[in-house]
Amino acid sequence: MTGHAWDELVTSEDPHTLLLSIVEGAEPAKDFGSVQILAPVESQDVWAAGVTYYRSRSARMEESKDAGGGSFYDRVYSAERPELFFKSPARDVVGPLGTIRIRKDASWSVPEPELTLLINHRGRIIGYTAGNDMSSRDIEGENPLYLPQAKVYEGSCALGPCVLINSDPLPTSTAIQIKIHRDKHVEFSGSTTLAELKREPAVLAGYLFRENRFPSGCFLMTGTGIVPPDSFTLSSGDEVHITIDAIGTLVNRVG
Ligand code: DO4
Ligand code: MG
Repeated sequence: MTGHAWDELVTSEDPHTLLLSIVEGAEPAKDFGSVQILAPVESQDVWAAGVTYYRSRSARMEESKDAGGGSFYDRVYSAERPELFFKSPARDVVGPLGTIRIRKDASWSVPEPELTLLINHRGRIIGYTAGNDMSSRDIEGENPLYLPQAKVYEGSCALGPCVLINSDPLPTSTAIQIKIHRDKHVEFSGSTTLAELKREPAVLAGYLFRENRFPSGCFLMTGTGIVPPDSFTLSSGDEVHITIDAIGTLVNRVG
């Protein structure tokens, strides 16, 4: 968006028309080969919803049962109020082909592929992207109060490869897929669809905006419906591919 700020797009009354006016008459790009695509963020912090899929509820109950945390996940899954947590300041969001990280003091780390909402300053969903809510499951499982440490650290949040500007809800048939490549083979793959998402994206956005202000808008990850088996942990050098229909594939390497 040469000459235009990303914040301007997010806070504009009609982002779709603004984008059309920017590309109209512009020289089409001939080669993206040498261009680094940045994360689709300027001032937008990233928040996340949790335990919005049955698979996430079950995995969390299992990982935290020894610590007595199991019932919290069951209760939040069926409660009216969703779990929402702060995920990443704008400055730490990793973009396409950027390097994500696992914590050095964690022994069990997983990616979480999540449909991510772009919400404008008025609380209206204006677009969608793919997100990775990297998580340290051993830290989270030891005590639910360790959640911020399991979730918020440098290199724990990736977004991209683009934002689909669209205010309409995505079809429930929309597929979310993940492939984790290791040493030239696929170590784990999984998929789900938005039909498994228990809460409406607009309801999640509504809770986030109840008592918060986001003058430049924000992102909200909508939770994971794909959890690798307990024997799986990410390794340095793994490549995480997250694909969401109509958005594309976010690829990141684990540093
Ligand atoms: O409550 C822990 C985090 C849940 C989460 O990140 C998810 O379900 O995606
Ligand atoms: Mg998550």
